[in-house]
Amino acid sequence: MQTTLAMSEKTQYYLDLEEKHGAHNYHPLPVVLNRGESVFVWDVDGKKYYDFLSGYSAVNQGHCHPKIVQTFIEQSQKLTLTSRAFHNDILGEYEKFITAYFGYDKVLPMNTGVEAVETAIKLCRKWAYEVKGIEEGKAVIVVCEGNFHGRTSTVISFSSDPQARKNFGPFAPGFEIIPYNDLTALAKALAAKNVAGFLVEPIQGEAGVLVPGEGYLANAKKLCEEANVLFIGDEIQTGLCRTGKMLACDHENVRPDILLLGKALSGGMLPVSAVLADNEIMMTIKPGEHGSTYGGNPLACKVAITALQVLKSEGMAGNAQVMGDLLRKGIESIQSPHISQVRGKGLLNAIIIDHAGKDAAWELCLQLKENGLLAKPTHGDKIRFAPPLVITREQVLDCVKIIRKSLSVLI
Ligand code: IF1
Repeated sequence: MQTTLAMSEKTQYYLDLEEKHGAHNYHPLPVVLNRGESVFVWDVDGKKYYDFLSGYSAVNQGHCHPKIVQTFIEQSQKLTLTSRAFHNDILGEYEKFITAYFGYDKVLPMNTGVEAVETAIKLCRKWAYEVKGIEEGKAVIVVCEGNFHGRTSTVISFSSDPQARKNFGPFAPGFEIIPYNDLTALAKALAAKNVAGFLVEPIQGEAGVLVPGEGYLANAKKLCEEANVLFIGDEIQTGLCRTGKMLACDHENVRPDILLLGKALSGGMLPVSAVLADNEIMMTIKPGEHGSTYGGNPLACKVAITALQVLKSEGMAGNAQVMGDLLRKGIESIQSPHISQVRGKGLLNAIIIDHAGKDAAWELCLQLKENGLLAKPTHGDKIRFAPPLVITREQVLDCVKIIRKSLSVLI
């Protein structure tokens, strides 16, 4: 099973630049892109691909969505950053818009997803000491095995992935790891003293699109309520219509006490994240206790409003639901002996590769690339299939054909 692929001189030129001048903190597929539109991206040789990663769900609205681009252009020529030392005429409008959109009292605007997670940790602890009455410095936040919440030193402190932690210690205390999708383990953990919060992904993305059992989220939320523990929903990857509902928690009518958003909140234009909560939690943070230079900047806020508007106006949740079902059925109909499982919800999906070859998933991704579809393995044997939510029925069926054809590389 050898895929020896010719590489254009142009592609090699860009790969060499990154090899020489950039940190080697990623191992990307050998493709160099220079254009994106809707579900498509093009490489420097003009070859067109379906994007089945969507910037890890940051491009739910499709690449360079015209309405979001238009907002970006207009605001970028007016006012992009004031810092929070001064007010501006965009932030308040955005705060009113997004809190009404998701039904929370307040929002704390940040930039990257992990900053939203870090903000939630600070908010949860502050609430624990000043509202719940836990002894200062003793708060514990429960997290799940297989979690991915970002890559800062605090957040990797509670990762269960050795690769995320090796030689990055010492680690932050105050976290307990329990098995995912295990309500007995959660109930036991919540019975302990000093538990302030439960931080959870409604579907574990990086772990390979692990969908918990029916009722897990609803029962977890109920256990948190009974224990007076905050349910912190990390919807940075699963939110914003990706799983067929506006939020993955909506599948079980769960309302997180703290809701985390990021990625597609800007439609892939720039880093925008948000932490939403009601006053009892949000008002524990006082002026000067938290923030960031770009958090809530006018450009990000304007772009986020449009990014949220098009999710609804273009019915992206409904499309994700229907196209996700079509995609999973299509892949299952291939009946490949090398696909042991197809799983996901909406357009957040993954296949599990069953093949003796060590790099079978990688080889398949190389072949998919040759055939015009870009996807990347996660944790070795899983390949995430997550196209933009604007994908059409014809495009899904075309992609199933490409997947079927590419599987032949796994003889
Ligand atoms: C990379 C993974 C996905 C996230 C959830 C918080 C964050 C993420 C549920 C932090 C970010 C990104 C990070 C990116 C690849 C991608 C990823 F493979 F790393 F795990 F999507 F599954 N919560 N996920 O998924 O958001 O700070 O990155 O904005 O680091 O390679 P961020």
